[in-house]
Amino acid sequence: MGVRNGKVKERWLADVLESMRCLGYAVVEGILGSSFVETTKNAMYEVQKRIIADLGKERLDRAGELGVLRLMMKYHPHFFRFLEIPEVLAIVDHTVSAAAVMHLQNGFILPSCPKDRTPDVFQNRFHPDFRRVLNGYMVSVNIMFAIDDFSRENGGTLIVPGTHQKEPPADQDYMEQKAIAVTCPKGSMFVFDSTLWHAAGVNISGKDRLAINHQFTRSYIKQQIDYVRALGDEVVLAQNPRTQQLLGWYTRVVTSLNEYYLPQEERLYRKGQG
Ligand SMILES: O=C(O)CCC(=O)C(=O)O
Repeated sequence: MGVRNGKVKERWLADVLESMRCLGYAVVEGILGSSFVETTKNAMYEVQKRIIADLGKERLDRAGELGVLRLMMKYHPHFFRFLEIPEVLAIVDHTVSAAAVMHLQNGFILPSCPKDRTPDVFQNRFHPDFRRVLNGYMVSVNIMFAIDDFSRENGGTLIVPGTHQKEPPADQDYMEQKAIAVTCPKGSMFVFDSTLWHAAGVNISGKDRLAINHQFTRSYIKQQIDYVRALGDEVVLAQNPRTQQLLGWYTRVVTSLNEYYLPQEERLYRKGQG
């Protein structure tokens, strides 16, 4: 299932938005070119090494995650490029508005495990990435990129169509019966309403399965990581204004009266960020 790039160009966005409204998700193939995918793959493995060197393997293992890479931008500038992809920005603008911020950007190097030996962790239990259902008002959207082909065998994300924006949520048995695996070629973009129930699939392919997930929210929702403080002003200011916006530059919280009473154009929280 998916909205393919071969369609009349102007229709792709309308198709994605409608598919997300009705089913909770959409897949668009052919967004990343092969050299971009290759660069991403190499950069993810490099970042993984650097994070392990920084934090230690034991501490990461204790967190009970399967190959999740957080704050990749701190370790490799390539990951800023995802915030410049026109299709990403179009989805953000038409769902959570041009004032949105990036809640998270996480890499997944989902390891292959022997059959029936995959550890049971949060990632592979059904969950939504945003739990609050606010009368159908969308405050959060996810955009995931397949950096490897997604298949059932390599743990393509499991989704339960139609479980978005539901209160109370569907019951566990229903989800287990109705879940389908997202299957798509590498370079595809998998977009979903963050209230959609999903889980990482089980990877028994013998190889890692790579992906990058983004979550964007309305600007008044707290980010998972304060990207501005984590990356530092100099790094954020070296990005283009839209990337700065997405990193949270225009929605910083003041820490003193001096900052509060700055002239309008220098304020840390720009007007119209709602
Ligand atoms: O790896 C995936 O396909 C999904 C992972 C996931 O749902 C999560 O980390 O929240």
